[in-house]
Amino acid sequence: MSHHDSDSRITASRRTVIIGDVHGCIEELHRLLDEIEVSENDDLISVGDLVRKGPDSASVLRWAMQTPNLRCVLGNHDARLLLRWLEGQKPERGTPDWELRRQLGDSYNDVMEYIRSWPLYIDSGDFLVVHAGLDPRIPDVRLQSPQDLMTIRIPEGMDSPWYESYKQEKLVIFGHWARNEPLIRPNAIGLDTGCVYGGRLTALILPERRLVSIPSAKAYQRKD
Ligand SMILES: [Mn+2]
Repeated sequence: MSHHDSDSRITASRRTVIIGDVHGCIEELHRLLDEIEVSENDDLISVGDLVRKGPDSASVLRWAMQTPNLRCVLGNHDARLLLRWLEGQKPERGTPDWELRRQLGDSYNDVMEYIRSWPLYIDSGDFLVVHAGLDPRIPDVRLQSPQDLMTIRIPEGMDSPWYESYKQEKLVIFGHWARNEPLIRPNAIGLDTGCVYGGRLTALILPERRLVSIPSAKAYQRKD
């Protein structure tokens, strides 16, 4: 075996690709995955909020279910959709959730069961993926509240974002808080670059910590 062969085996080692908040932006999602040249040899992780706000949540969910190397954590929008289904509430006619249900048709229950299987966080040992963040005063992620994991920005009783006070070494990768540029700190990376608001869809590639972004085709929703 030549040196070249062994080198190429090393470069073919598994990557982890973590994808920011998609919110139904299927076109940008495919462009981003193409740009990264994602394959079945990559581990894909979504920071959650695959659904709502954007143009085609149904296609994003179908893609997710057909992608066996993808894992998702629950975002607040995914959770809201799931909770309504668990409570047996039918979406109001004409609303985006009603339209999503109509588009998914007979597969709706299967898709909801699929979302039900998503965890609130993924702890790889080296890094932690969570939708919004964590309360920096609670060191053990297993003791974090689901509400904080899915929605935290500025912790109650504090006056700055959670990651300003987060001092652990473990890298936390999150979404939820749309900003113009990814947030990059030694121990926290925020990937929500507001694709659905006309910003960009961003992914992080580990272990090299490379960020890749795709500009969104349009602003599908106004940021409020
Ligand atoms: Mn969110």
